[in-house]
Amino acid sequence: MNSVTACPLDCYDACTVIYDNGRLKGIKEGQTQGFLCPHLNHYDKYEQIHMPRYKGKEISLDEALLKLKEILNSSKSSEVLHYRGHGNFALMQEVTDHFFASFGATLIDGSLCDGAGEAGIIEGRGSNLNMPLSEIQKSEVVIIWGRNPHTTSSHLLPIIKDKTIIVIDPVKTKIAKMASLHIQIKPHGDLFLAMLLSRFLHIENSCDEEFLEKYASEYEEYYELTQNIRIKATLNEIDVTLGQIGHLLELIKNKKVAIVCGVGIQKYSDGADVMRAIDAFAAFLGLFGKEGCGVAYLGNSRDKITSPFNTKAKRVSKINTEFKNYKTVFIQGSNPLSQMPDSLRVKKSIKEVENLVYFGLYENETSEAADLVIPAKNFLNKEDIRTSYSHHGIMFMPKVSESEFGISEYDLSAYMCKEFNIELQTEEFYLQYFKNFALQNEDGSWQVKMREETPYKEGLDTDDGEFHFLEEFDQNINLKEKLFLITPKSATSLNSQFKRDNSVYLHSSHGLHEDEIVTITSAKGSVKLKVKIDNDVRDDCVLIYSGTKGVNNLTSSKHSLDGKNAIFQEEKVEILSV
Ligand SMILES: Nc1nc2c(c(=O)[nH]1)N[C@H]1C(S)=C(S)[C@@H](COP(=O)(O)OP(=O)(O)OC[C@H]3O[C@@H](n4cnc5c(=O)[nH]c(N)nc54)[C@H](O)[C@@H]3O)O[C@H]1N2
Ligand SMILES: Nc1nc2c(c(=O)[nH]1)N[C@H]1C(S)=C(S)[C@@H](COP(=O)(O)OP(=O)(O)OC[C@H]3O[C@@H](n4cnc5c(=O)[nH]c(N)nc54)[C@H](O)[C@@H]3O)O[C@H]1N2
Ligand code: SF4
Ligand SMILES: [Mo]
Repeated sequence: MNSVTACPLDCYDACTVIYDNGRLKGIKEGQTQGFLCPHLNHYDKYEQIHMPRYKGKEISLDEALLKLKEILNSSKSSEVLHYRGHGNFALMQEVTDHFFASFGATLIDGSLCDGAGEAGIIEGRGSNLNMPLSEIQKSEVVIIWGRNPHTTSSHLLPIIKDKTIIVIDPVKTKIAKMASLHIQIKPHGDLFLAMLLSRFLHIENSCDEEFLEKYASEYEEYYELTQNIRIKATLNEIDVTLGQIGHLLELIKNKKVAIVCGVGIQKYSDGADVMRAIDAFAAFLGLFGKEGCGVAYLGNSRDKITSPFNTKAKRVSKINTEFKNYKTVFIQGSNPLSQMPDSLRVKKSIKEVENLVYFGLYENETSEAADLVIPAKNFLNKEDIRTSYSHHGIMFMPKVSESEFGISEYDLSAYMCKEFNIELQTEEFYLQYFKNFALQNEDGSWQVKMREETPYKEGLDTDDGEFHFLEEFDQNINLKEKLFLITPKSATSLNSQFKRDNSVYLHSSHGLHEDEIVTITSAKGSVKLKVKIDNDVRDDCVLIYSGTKGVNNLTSSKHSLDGKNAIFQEEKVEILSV
């Protein structure tokens, strides 16, 4: 049988997928152009957990559900924490929030991902409406800023292949090698670069004055703020030349420009300011509300969609969660022992939890530590529906095959709601609720109703309809001393799912040998890894991919100043030969 569904993964592309007798394929039409990516091409190679277990002993699913009920019965609701990640990005995954919120448990808030950048966007524009792929298609120049599309959003590539490409990234990524201009900036130098670009645009009289007068009238004050930056010293510091700035401004002159940002720019305490300074440059260029122009980031995938579930609950941050404050912790769609910052802290805190429950697909650090393991059904074996953070599509995900293992989020919630007398509608009810937000396109695909192709046509979403510029910024970012940790996404894993990396990537100038074991240390901890020599990485950087075991021993669980986000690249590191 040939059925259409969608990839469930936390990924920009949110691809439509054809399930053809056990094989997964992309559709020829539209954004997928017939290809998927390594994760889905090899989806059936990754062994799922089949049997539930309690304290290391395999049990049946019925026994596991009974155990979960017992555990919850023996805990006060204030002693229960529900920690949910986005291992599966679809909308029905939230049904467990409904059960736990109604039960009186604590839920999480904050972000390990894009929260700082999003906060910066909202401060400037009043909302996070994304420039969708369909608009990027109409642009002439694309500035890829802290995003690695060959790895994390490969379906962007066919869209931008004939455009002028500019890349700003400390790593010489594949897209950087294809670009007309690559600024291999020092990590965390982006705020200064963005402010200097605005300043030079103003000096050259190349700003979109009509836009600024109408929608960003404080621009002269912002220009003054940019004058606090000492040009020569700062350019030296961030390793950018005046020639590169001139070249960039020349390439975008009188062109339709899309600035395509990724999470790489904002893994710092002032990540919100970095994003806001990039947005300010976009405002100076008058990119908002214009066809084929704008800023793309991780948009709000739930924009114009409300939740049918009860999600009102006490919440604690998912960045520095004190697991030990809870008797029972239910972890779903996440591997916090690897993916949260400051792993040594997480390990200590999780160890003290009396009942650690893991509800997921794969074995990992968290399933190993769990008392009760409940296997989930994968996306092929359950009903769901999803949206995207980079396009306006809404994709139906019907069950396309049966499996005898695992349980869906809905079925688990239905069981628990029944046992604890909590009201829950049928699965069809919720699926239909979400489908009511869908509008069919001429080509048969569906998109979320009321989403604008070109957002901000009538001005920004702030109180006064104007863009709000930064009024101050941190001039004392530490760009010297020790080495920068860069921790981006790996091509073979999706964070800690699938094939995880196990090396540290270093420039040859450190004098180390391929496959030599080194210890990388920070103020938080250390990790031993095998060296891979990679001259695409700057000589002041230590690159360890997300999902590599132990990488978060090095990172801090402090929050970004705005946006309640993790700051995976704030800690400096050193290399010790073993
Ligand atoms: N294959 C694969 N795809 C994925 C994922 C995965 O794990 N694997 N994860 C998914 C998820 S959860 C997310 S959030 C997205 C994220 O996807 P992206 O937004 O692409 O994020 P990253 O790979 O973390 O970083 C992107 C780029 O930022 C650069 N960078 C690092 N520091 C800086 C800096 O200070 N300044 C600048 N200008 N650039 C910097 C890195 O070198 C990297 O090339 O990808 C999704 N897609
Ligand atoms: N050093 C470093 N750390 C990082 C990052 C980084 O770039 N560098 N990136 C951060 C970012 S952007 C993110 S988004 C987080 C991601 O961190 P996590 O949310 O922990 O994501 P994953 O590691 O992908 O783990 C997802 C888990 O979901 C489970 N799962 C998959 N599908 C389903 C399903 O259908 N149902 C259920 N119940 N479970 C399922 C799988 O078993 C898997 O273990 O990591 C963050 N951590
Ligand atoms: S590119 Fe992203 S959405 Fe598409 S199949 Fe791969 S992981 Fe899924
Ligand atoms: Mo993410």
